[in-house]
Amino acid sequence: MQGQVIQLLSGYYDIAVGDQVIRTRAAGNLRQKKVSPIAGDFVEFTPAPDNGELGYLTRVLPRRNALVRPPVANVDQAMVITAAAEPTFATNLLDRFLVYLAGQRIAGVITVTKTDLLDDTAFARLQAVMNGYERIGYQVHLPRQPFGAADLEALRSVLNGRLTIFTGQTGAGKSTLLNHLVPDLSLATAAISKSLNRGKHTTRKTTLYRAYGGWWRTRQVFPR
Ligand SMILES: Nc1nc2c(ncn2[C@@H]2O[C@H](COP(=O)(O)OP(=O)(O)OP(=O)(O)O)[C@@H](O)[C@H]2O)c(=O)[nH]1
Ligand SMILES: [Mg+2]
Repeated sequence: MQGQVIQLLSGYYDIAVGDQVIRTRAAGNLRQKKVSPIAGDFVEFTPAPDNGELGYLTRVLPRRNALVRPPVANVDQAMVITAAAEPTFATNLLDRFLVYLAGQRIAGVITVTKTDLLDDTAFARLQAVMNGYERIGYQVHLPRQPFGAADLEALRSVLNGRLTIFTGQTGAGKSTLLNHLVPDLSLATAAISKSLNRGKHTTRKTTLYRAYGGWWRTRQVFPR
């Protein structure tokens, strides 16, 4: 059978097949090949026999891409969470994310947060800048006020059928946006002064999460 690894847990590999998640272990010959399955891997596995033992993951299929920290393979797209203010918006920072993603063959979806902190003049200026990104083919989400119902629905529909990474500078508002997008979540959010000063991250999870027909997780690593 084939499926996608959505969680690694002390030697176990949880594999999604449709709506089901099946826990497996790595087959002995897989260990010899020195292939370490990571989250997002499409794999072949032998299902569990009827005696209560686990199934075995037997083969990792070729990866389309693979990120490190956290290790995630076959990422379809990244929501690049970009603050309109606090921290100050900068196109060169956004461009670094987009160039990095393009190099990994990951589609970038630009999502601007904290637009409530802009006056109308500053918002119009930002709109003009974002029009430029749209013209070169990027999907841009730039609501006048954050977390409107229609905007959240539009973002949810982007998740369907894909593996999405939520990325962006610390303090950009990833956890806050996700708490609105996926209401039964409760991710820790932190004031940027704290998280920037201490260099501390409030998000540390290695699992892929299911929502609105897709899988997602956050990633904070900054592209160099
Ligand atoms: N005014 C305003 N504040 C926001 C918005 N989104 C997030 N914030 C605030 O910005 C701060 C940082 O938000 P987080 O969601 O913790 O940011 P993060 O990207 O998850 O940060 P890390 O986990 O450190 O990477 C928090 O104090 C939030 O309340 C927004 O749309 N408007
Ligand atoms: Mg966070």
